[in-house]
Amino acid sequence: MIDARTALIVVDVQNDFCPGGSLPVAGGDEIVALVNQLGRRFATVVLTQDWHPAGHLSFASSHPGRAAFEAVAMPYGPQVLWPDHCVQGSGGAAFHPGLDLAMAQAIIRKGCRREVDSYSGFIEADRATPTGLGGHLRDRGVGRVAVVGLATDFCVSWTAQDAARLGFETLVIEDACRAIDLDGSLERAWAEMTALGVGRVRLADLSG
Ligand code: VGL
Ligand code: ZN
Repeated sequence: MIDARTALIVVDVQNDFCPGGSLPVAGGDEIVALVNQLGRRFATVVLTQDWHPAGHLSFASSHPGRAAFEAVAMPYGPQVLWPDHCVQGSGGAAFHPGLDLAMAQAIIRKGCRREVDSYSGFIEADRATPTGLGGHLRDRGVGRVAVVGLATDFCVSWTAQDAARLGFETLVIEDACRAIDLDGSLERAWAEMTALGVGRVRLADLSG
């Protein structure tokens, strides 16, 4: 399964998504050692980094009277409001200190524009603005991607779905991910990923 044309995409393994962070994902830090081991098996490794300016419109604090985890309508569709997180240059936006950054050839930052969120590592929430990740992978001859990281039901799912839509054979390694699970979002995410042909695998299933 892991050959020279397969890339590992490590999604948002950042302090704010780990216990102690501002938008903690339960067990988020538990995947770090697994991701490091996995990274050594791939010729191409890309990290994504959620990277919001202060006052980002995905923050509840930018919408007076609204609370975190409510949804609001944005020009591009419904947007869940989050606690402030992954503010550019902050400690919360930094990668988990245990994550081995040396394995990655590229870091793709996303959600950098105040008005537009980006759960996906490939295309922003306006569904029109590519981050460049697709071209990066294509230029390197990648045909298959394995996606891991945080959170399964948001950034991992959107990244995996876009990878599949862009024509990459796509796997999500579920035990190297952790979920937020907001109102059934995890079950919905797996249904959407499965419908697009994304493979759901476990670390122990991977050969190569
Ligand atoms: C994420 C919510 C907001 C994620 C990022 O990485 O899954 N979730 N921003
Ligand atoms: Zn975010």
